[in-house]
This record gives sequence, C-alpha cells and structure tokens, in this order.
Amino acid sequence: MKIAYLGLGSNLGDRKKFLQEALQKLEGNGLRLLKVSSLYETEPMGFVGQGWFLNLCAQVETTLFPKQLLQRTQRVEREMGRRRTMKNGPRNIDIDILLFGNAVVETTELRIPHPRYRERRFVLAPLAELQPNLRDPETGETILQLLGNVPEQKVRLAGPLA
Ligand code: PH2
Ligand code: MG
Ligand code: MG
Repeated sequence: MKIAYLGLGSNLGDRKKFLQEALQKLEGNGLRLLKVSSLYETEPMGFVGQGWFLNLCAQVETTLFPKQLLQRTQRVEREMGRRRTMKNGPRNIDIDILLFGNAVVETTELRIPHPRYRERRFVLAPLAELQPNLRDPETGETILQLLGNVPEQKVRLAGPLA
C-alpha cells in the first residue's frame, strides 16, 4: 500500500458536482480515498482569461503503481468528457498526481512530484490542510514551508465538499 496525494480542479459548469463525481469514479479497484480537503475557490494561474477554479486535494491509499494511477486519473477525465484543447485552459475536471509516497518518477508521460505543485498556492493550501508536515521527497521541505514561500495568488476557503 502506498499513500498518494491528488490535486483536483474544475472551472467549467457545476464545478462542485464535477469534483464529487471525479472522486467517486476514482475509487475502487486498488484505490481508496482516505481524506479529502475543503474546497478552495482560486484565481486562475497561467492563462488568466478564464473563470475561477474550485480546487481540492485528496489523500488516497493505493496498490496501483504510479503509471496505473495515471491511467486511472486519465480514464476518469476521459469518462467525464474532458477535452484536451488548450494547455492550462478551462476544464470541467483536471486530476493531477502530486505525490506518491516518497517516489520520484521521471518518464516522458509522468513526473512525480508534480513539476509545478511547489509554485501553486491552489495546490499547497488544500494539501497543507491534509498533511502540513509532509516532506517533499526531492527538496525535503514540508508543505507548510513550501506554502510560506509560494507567490501570492487569491485562494479562498469555500467550505466542505459534502
Ligand atoms: N490548473 C491549471 C492551470 N491553472 N489555476 C487554478 N487556480 N487552479 C487550477 O487547478 C489550475 C490553474 C492547469 O492544470
Ligand atoms: Mg493541472
Ligand atoms: Mg492535469
């Protein structure tokens, strides 16, 4: 069993419903949800001409290998009708693998830790809620330390998912 952390986001349609649906679809067959953070309403990063996101993080327990976990997240995105159009553009659902135990993975299709999570308050804020003292396997910093150094981004707590 490994513990992994996922980051989920949506900025199209019924954002909260898409997040709920994605969590449901992820579960089963070697993957169990342990903890889900609160919802965060977050200013878009990257391409700014789009609506605000709802983001959350989930702690999961899994027997899957990293590549299988990626296939699972991509299958759920596909089942939910995600269209890959513009990089960093609007999407009804996005599921990213942030951390996978202490693994460091670098293949052409998958990098763990997620290569940009350290610069993203919309990831670090919900992640800090789940596990503030968790250490980044590459830098050794805790999530709280990373959060203390992240650039300003408007991120508001938006209550529980359920
Ligand atoms: N995801 C991106 C790009 N920008 N901004 C926010 N606030 N939340 C996201 O989930 C997000 C983003 C690429 O996946
Ligand atoms: Mg993403
Ligand atoms: Mg993604």
